[in-house]
Amino acid sequence: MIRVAEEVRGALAAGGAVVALETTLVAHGFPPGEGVEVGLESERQVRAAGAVPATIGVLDGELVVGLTAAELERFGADARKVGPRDLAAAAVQRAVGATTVGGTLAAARAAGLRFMATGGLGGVHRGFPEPPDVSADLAQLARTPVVVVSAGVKSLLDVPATAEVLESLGVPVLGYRIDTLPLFYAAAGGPSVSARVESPAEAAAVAAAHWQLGGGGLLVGRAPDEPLDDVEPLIEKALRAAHDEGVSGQAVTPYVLGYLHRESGGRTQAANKALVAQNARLAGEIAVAAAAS
Ligand code: PSU
Ligand code: MN
Repeated sequence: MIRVAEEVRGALAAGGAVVALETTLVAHGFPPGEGVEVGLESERQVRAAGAVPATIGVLDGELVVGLTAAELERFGADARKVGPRDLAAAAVQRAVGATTVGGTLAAARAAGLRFMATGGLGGVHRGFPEPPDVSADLAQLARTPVVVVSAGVKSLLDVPATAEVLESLGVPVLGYRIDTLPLFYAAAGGPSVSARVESPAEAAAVAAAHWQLGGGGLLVGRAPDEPLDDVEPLIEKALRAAHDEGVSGQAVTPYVLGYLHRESGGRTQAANKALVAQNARLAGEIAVAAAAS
């Protein structure tokens, strides 16, 4: 049921650096067509760091670890959004399954990958417990020994509550050259991280030590190089619109991101695209540092 691309298999067997990349942001995080370019740019950034990219998704009845560019093209807006609970059904039902961070982590564990990159982690939605919407990214991260590099938690969520849940779950939250958890588009103003690291090698060493102790996943927060600090009013408008239109569950995050991309005149989209690439680059550097030690 799992198909690992030959290049990925070879790199893993040789103890080389491999970085898992997700497909939900490709299919649902950007307008049609744009997402594939974001995914391919992430792969280029991983390679520029000296690591092998493994973009993950469900296709033709298999959980594929290392999609080709042609395969990635099939992850359009009609793809099923696949979290950890959805992987098996998506494979059996031969759906095109775009894996979230949580879904990608489950696949990464099955294939033996230890590093991944995304834009922003999912988390506790604002207004909890009305509705009680908490991303499956959190529980899956806690039980999967993988480093996830992100621009923190998506700021359309309740970021302080998400940071509390990560602490409860025992997930180390490392700030990459920053003392606070980045806020996706914005860099400053988030909750404190559990430790700050200054280099890819230091992040890799903390992860190795955490795993030696039997620990699971770690989050590395990297602030975007060109943050947007004025998006909050638009986020509030987007969340109100989602509520008024009755959007709920898995549809909320894609709806809100799409709303922001449109209403910001493309500014959030450009920022999102850039930060995904920066995170992929750093994940590659951490994976390379880990392989070298
Ligand atoms: N980062 C982005 N865009 C995205 C996501 C992350 O820049 O669309 C996706 C990830 O796949 C993450 C998901 O797992 O959003 C969270 O969705 P939810 O809140 O429904 O769990
Ligand atoms: Mn949710």
